[in-house]
Amino acid sequence: MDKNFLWGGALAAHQFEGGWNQDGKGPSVIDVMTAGAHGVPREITETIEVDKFYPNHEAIDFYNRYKEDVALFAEMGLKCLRTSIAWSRIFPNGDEDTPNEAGLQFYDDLFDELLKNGIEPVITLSHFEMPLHLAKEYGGFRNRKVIDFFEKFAITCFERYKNKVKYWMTFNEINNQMDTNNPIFLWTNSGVSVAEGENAKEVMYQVAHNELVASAKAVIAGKKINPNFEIGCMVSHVPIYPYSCNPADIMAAEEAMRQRFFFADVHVRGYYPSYAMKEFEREGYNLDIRPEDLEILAKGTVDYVGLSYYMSTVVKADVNNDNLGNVVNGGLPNSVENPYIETSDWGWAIDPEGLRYGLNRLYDRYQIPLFIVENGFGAIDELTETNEVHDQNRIDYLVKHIEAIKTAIDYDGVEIMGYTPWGIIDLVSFTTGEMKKRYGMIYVDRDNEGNGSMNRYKKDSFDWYKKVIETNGEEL
Ligand code: BGP
Repeated sequence: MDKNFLWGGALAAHQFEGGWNQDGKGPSVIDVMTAGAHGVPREITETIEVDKFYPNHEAIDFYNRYKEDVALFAEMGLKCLRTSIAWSRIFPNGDEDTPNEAGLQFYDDLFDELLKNGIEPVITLSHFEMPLHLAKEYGGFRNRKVIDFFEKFAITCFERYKNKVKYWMTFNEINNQMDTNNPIFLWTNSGVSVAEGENAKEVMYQVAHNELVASAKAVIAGKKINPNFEIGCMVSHVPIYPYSCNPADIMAAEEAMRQRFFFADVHVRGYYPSYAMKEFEREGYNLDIRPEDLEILAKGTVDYVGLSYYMSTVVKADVNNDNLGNVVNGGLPNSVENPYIETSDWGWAIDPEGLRYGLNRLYDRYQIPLFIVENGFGAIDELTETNEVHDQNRIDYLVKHIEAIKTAIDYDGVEIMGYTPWGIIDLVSFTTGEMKKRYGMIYVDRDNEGNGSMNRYKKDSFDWYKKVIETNGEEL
C-alpha cells in the first residue's frame, strides 16, 4: 500500500451525533423517521410525535462525547475520519440568510480535535439529512431554489473549514434513489415524497438533475475557495452479475448496472450518458434541464469517486419477482439469489471478490481515483460479562475485503486513495433504524429502544484494525 493510503473509519452525523435539537439545530428529514426492525420499514412521520421513538435524536450522543470518542479513534491509529456535516446545524431551516454560529463552532471544535490527534477529516456535505423545512415548504430537490440553498451551505462550509478539511464529497449514495419503490431513498437523499398519480421515475430524474447541478456548483465554488480541495461524489456500488452466460442475462445485468452508474457517469464525465437521454425520450419525460445547467455540469466534474460497497446482486432475464422496495437487491424485479455466496443476518451478500470486480469496473469506466468510504459487516454483537465483544466474524469479513482491495491495487492497477470501514463506532442503522445491527470496532451500550449506559467498549476488532493500520495493511 502507498504510505499515504488513508486508513480510517466512516460515520454520518445523523446516525451517531445525537443532539438533534441542541444549540439551534433544526429538524432534518431523518429526524422524523421512526425506528424500524427486522423486515419492518422505518416510518416517515409528518412531524415529531411525542409518543414515538426516533433513534437518531440521541443516537450515541457523540455531540456531547466527541473528545472521548476521538481519543479512541486516535488510539486505533486512524489516519482519517469520514463523517458528515448536519446541514440543519448550519442552516436550521435551510433558507436563512445567516448560518447558525453554534453549529459551525461544533465542527470547528471537532475538526481541531481530529487534527490535533493526527486524523484527517473527510467530509460529506449531505448524508441523508436535509433540513425538514426545505422538504416541507419547498418540496426538497424538486425545487430549483434548493440548488441555491445547497450551494450556499456548501460555500459556508468550504469558507469556514478551508484550512482544516481537504477531502469533500457532495451527496452520499446519491444513486440509492434510483429505487423509487422504496420511499425512504427519495426522502432521505432529496426531501421528496411522490404523490399518487405521479410518475416516480420522472420525479426522480428531475430531482437527480437538480442535485447533479447543485453538486457541480459546489465543486466549482469549492475549487475557487481552495484549489487544493479534493471534491468527490459518493455512490453506492452494488455490482450486478448476470445469472448465467445466456446473452439475455448478460444484457439484463448490463442494463441494471448502468442504472447504478448513471449518477457517477454525470458527476465524472460532466454530461448525460446516451442511454439516459434515450430513456428520457422513450418515456416522454418532461424534464427541466436548461442549457446553462449543462455548462455547469461540464465544469463541475469531481476529482474522485467515493463509494460504499456492501454486497453484490444477481439478475436473471426471465424472472419477475415481487422484490419491489427491497433494500437488498435495489428493488430489481429480476434479481435472484446467488447460490455461491453467503449472506449476513440482514440478507446482504458477503462477496469480497465483488469488491475487486466493482473497483475494476469503476476504474475502467472513469480512470480517476477511487475512495472506498464505506464497507463493513452489520451483525448482532454480544457483550460478555467482562465487557468484551468477540467479533471474529467482523474481522474475517474485513480481512477478505482488504485482501480484495490489495489485489485491485497491486495486481489490477486500480488507484485507491483509502479505506474507511463503515460505523467504526456502533451507530444507528440507516435502513432499519436499529442499534442491534452493529458495524463498529467500538461497542456502545445502547439498545433498540434507546436504553443503555452509552458506555464505550473496545471489541476484538479494535486491536486487530490498529495492527492493520500500523503495518499499512501488511498484517491482516
Ligand atoms: C449506507 C449508508 C450509511 C449506512 C450504511 C449501512 O447505505 O450510506 O448511512 O448506514 O449504508 O446501512 P445500514 O445502516 O442500513 O446497515
